[in-house]
Amino acid sequence: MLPFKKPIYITRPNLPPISKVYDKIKEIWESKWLTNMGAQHKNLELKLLNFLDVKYLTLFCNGTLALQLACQALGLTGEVITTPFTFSATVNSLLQNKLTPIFCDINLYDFNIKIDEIEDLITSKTSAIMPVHVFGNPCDVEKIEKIAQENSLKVIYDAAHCFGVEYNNRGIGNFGDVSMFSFHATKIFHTIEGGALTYNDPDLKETFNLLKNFGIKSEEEIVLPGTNAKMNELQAAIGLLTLKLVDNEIEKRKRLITIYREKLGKIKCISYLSEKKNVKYNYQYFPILIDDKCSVMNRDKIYEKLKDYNIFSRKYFYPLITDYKFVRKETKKSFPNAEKISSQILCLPLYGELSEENVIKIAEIITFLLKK
Ligand code: T4K
Repeated sequence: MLPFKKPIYITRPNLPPISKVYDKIKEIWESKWLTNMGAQHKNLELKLLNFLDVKYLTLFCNGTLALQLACQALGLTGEVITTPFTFSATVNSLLQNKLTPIFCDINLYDFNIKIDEIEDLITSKTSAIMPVHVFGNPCDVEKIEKIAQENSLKVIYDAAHCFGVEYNNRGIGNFGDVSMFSFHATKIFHTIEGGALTYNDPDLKETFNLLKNFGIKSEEEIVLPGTNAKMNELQAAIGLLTLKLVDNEIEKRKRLITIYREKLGKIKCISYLSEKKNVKYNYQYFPILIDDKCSVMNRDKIYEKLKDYNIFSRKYFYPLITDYKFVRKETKKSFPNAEKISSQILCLPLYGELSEENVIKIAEIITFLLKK
């Protein structure tokens, strides 16, 4: 089989027509209002409240700073229970706040935090749980809420992968005290870089606005030591344009995943996340598991070999966060499920612009490699 002529990456940004971007830039130039919560910013906040079906929403310049400021706003202290199977931003947001991450293993069936083990990890120092809806697959939000209520803990969801995901017909951003969405260029909805927090407590609105804007309350009043985490007008304008493309992007990705599943479904070594019935998915990623026991070609070999065909898959999330030196392991605990998933996971190329023919070819190459 011949390699692809051009590289096939795990994703490509969902881009509006350049003519529409020019129009937006012209509008912004004419207004001479470039940042500090201008018209584009206000408009995007309103549009997203509606699209995500949430009560309150605040925009930020990226998801990581949003998460970091959420911890600050909720006044978290001591220990926070989280997952080792995530992007470093989850844990970095805790460490930046001088909080101690306490790691909890994950489920084999959805790669999310293992609820049954959370309670064993709660101590007098625990102030919150920070679960991640990994790959846009919702955690068991009801059980997490129950544990949090019984133990007076806050819940901040890392919903970076979850734009447009619904659980029981409700936007996923309605659960917990706060949820963070990432609007990075690699996400189905993006503002190039960007993010948002969603929440139900109206009092948080002012705190988030202060935290992201130096703590400025008025021209002569700074009320807390905030930072600069504002989304600028160009970012917001790109968001307004990209938002119009999201539904179509989700539909296309769903179709491509159906093809991947049809083509790879018969291979014994490969398994997938199964879909939950009460969830509307966004198909942000297409992760597969490659069982290293049924072929000489394990995940790492497939990942390397795919590069020879100009296919650039990604091992999200390998290594585990707990394997990085800078992450302090509070206990010598091991995470057997997370270790297993992390050693077998491979996220395959998935984006609306990817053609069905190319998905078929990628699946055929993987099939060929696994039969070696
Ligand atoms: N929590 C979780 C669970 C997250 O996954 C993330 C971010 C965050 C929090 C933090 O949210 P942000 O602060 O980012 O808003 C990428 C993204 O940069 C990152 O946002 C994302 N998660 C993570 C899972 O993936 P990298 O280092 O893998 O990205 P990179 O630059 O290797 O890009 C991947 C591929 O995408 C490239 O091979 C090609 C394509 N690409 C990328 C960019 C940036 C393009 O075609 N064009 C582009 O402009 O982290």
